[in-house]
Amino acid sequence: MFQDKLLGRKGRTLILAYDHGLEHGPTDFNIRSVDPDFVFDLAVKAKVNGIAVLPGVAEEYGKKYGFYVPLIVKLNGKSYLPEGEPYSSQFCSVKRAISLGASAVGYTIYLGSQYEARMLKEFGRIVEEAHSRHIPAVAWVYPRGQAVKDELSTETLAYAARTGLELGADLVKLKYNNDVEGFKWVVRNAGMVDVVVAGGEKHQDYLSFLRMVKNTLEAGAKGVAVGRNVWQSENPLGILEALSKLIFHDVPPEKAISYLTHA
Ligand code: FBP
Repeated sequence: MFQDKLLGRKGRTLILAYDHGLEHGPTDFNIRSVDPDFVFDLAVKAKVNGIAVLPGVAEEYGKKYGFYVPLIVKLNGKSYLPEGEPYSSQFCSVKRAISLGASAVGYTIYLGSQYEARMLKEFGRIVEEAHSRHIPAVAWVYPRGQAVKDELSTETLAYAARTGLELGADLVKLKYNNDVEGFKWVVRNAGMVDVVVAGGEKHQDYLSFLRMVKNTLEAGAKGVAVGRNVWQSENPLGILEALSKLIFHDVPPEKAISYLTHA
């Protein structure tokens, strides 16, 4: 397993996600976060364990920042515009990602979609190639589509976690369902594969976000791969600092939040 390249102290991780320009479109961005320089600068200053971007952004900004922050190049994606069953198509190879400076590659699987088989096949090939080149493959496993009755039930998320293990992912990225006990079962299903959680929409207040992250750690997750709750924030460096204290030093959310005031 190659996930060590993306882990920090205590085997935990703080990853910044910035693939939203395609996944959600510019609606997610504000005047600062629309600029990749701004987000890369945050990643470097906060010394995150990785930044997840699509190949175009890696191509334009990787040379400037790739030396300072590990690049996780996402190999597939989709916009939010098409209706119907989700399929995230691969538009970048492992080889190209490495030539762009990738320390790891990422891929989204919509488990349960009508197009699941294509995504499982593509990811299988990606794992094979990434491992032959000694880099980790990160799976975003998001159960989605008509066949999926409840994307966030513990059983569904456990299935997503298990899929990461069965396919050879090094890290599996999941949504969190605000159920600490249930999520322990989810994490167990991933076996030796480390689980990281997405941040989701921006929380109303910092403390509720930090508490959510704390709960995921308690359930056994190794950290977060988070986007909007950082770069949509008024104080993105402060929230990264607070996350870092929480994740790597087990500082409780109520204390970690103080880092927001002097960052
Ligand atoms: P957030 O922390 O902003 O939720 O980002 C995590 C993430 O997985 C991104 O990498 C991705 O662009 C987005 O969520 C996709 O979310 P969804 O498919 O639910 O719209």
